[in-house]
Amino acid sequence: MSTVEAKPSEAKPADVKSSEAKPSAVEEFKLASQHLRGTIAEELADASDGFSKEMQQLIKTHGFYQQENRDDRKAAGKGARHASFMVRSRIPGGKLTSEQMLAELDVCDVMGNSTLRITSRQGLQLHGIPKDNLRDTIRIINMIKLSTLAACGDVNRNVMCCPAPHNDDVHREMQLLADKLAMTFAPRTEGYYEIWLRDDESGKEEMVGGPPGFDRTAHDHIGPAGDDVEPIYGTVYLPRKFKMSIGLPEDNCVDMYANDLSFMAIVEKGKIVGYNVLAGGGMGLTPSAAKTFPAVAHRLCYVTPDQAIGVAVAIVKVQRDYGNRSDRKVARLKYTIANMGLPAFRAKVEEYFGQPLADLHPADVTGMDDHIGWREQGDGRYYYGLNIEHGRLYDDDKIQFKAALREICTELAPPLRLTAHQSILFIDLKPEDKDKLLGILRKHHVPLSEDISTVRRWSMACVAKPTCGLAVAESERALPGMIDQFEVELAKLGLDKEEFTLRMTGCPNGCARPYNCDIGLVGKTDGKYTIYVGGRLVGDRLNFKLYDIVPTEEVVPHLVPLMMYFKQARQPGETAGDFFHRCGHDDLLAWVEQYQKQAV
Ligand code: SRM
Ligand code: SF4
Repeated sequence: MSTVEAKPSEAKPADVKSSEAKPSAVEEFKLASQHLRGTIAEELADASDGFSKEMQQLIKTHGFYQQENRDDRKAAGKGARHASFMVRSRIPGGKLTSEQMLAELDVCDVMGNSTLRITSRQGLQLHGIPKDNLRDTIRIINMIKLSTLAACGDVNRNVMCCPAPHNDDVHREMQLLADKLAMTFAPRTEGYYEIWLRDDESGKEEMVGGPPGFDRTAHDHIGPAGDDVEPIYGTVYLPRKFKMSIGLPEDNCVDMYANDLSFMAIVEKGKIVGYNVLAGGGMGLTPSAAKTFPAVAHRLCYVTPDQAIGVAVAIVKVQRDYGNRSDRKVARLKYTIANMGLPAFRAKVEEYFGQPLADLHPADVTGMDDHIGWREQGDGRYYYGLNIEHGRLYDDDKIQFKAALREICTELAPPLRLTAHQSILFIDLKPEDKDKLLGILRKHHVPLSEDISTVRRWSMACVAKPTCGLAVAESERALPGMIDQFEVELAKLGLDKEEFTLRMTGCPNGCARPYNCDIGLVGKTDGKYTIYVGGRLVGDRLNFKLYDIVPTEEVVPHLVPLMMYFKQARQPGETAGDFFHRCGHDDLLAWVEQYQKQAV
């Protein structure tokens, strides 16, 4: 019986330490925290602008990170530090209302640095929130029925789901599964509610956010786990972050192969009959630690719709019990699977689930839709996918994204969906709303999706500097300029309509998923990048490293000869990533060398 399929990946056996090894410091903070309470409440009330080292780890599960603006620190001189916070909203499937968007826009202006950012996992991030504004910020987010709980930390993060508002059972059912997964894996600890939402005087909390219908007291889905408060997670939660997504073979817009756990819907006669389960995808890499690697997920098994939650619970519990708790570098599910071996992992999941798992359906990813531009929903209404370059919403002299969104959300009040490509869909629009929407966007000089070049549309950049403490190079502030140059070169080559994914990150952690796209640019050091090629739009294959330590101004000049070669030698219908993959590292370098000799 063929049970599992290994996807091509660079995966090497991980150097996972035995479960007897000393737990990492973060494990100790979690254990001592009494279900994520720690001393957060006390430290919130003290006079300092930040939290202790221990609490900086714990606050992540509450949905925020302590940061500092690195530009401000540089300007103020060595030693000058001032903490501020990034606060992330968890939004399953990226579904939100116009009212919720208006409130997030208000919060970014009143509490933060006046920008709001759509993330690569269909979430929203506020930056520059001072400690004094944290409680109000989190309360407002809950008041509008969103939540920050589990947006970060060693738990299941935002569940991604294809956001297309197609009026069919398939999309509706996928979005319901996203909500169910989000509810099932939301932490049950009262700590979050006590610290952020409980009214000090009345002791009541009336503003609990989360997916529709979320009841944090509901524990019905669970088997034995040995912890009354957190029946799935236990007292120390997961060894590391955990990520889930739901997509379709013909539309992998959520990058299923880059998640710890994904459900690929199998559709027959317009209904979901089951899901192929993918496990162990992840992007993060530490160049100095050879034991770390990016991986596309393994194809694990097939489940019927009523088995999906139970199998997800079993997989998360196997990761809880077998994931590495002494070395956080190799604690993600991809390392647990590499360490156990895929058949043993599957057997353990079957044991936890209590039943054998069925063989995979042969379906695999074949396409990817970014849902950008005008589309019909199938109910007489339309949606418009607006490409937001690297997801940042701001107002300046040239473009007023926030003003446009405010006007759209007030005048037309459409429901919204965020995409896994840092963009936004305005949905349920009537035919007569179409011109109004475009008029508002034009009035505020927002680039329309149809006016954006193909290369920009399929690009993504992570946050990086100035707020990300892990950034070694620029990303969202560097990629737009590179694309300006690349657009000119692609037009000269007649490749301006070519669809390929170009993604940049400011460090090797991979927040814009740069290791499974056609061309990945990964920050190596200040102003220098590693160039990866050979992944593809559908995201089921890792790319490979072609050049290292390339200065910012040399990145496009390195890409142009590769695109020339692609134009000359591609096979009919071949994509850029498939071409680079077919040629391979040595052939690409040999061609470029030859080309450069001829050009001299
Ligand atoms: Fe990420 C850490 C931003 C999606 C892999 N990520 C961070 C932090 C919190 C930096 C930190 O730990 O101090 C970044 C905050 C920057 C800032 O100033 O806002 C950060 N990650 C982001 C976002 C905002 C990028 C974006 O431009 O959209 C995304 C938020 C998604 C959300 O709404 O939840 C974001 N991060 C991702 C993804 C993509 C995905 O999940 O599909 C990945 C790769 C997939 C994966 O998890 O393997 C990703 N982020 C990481 C890692 C590496 C994890 C690893 O296993 O090695 C880190 C570092 C870490 O965890 O130690 C990280
Ligand atoms: Fe920060 Fe690195 Fe993630 Fe970019 S990839 S947001 S630089 S952690």
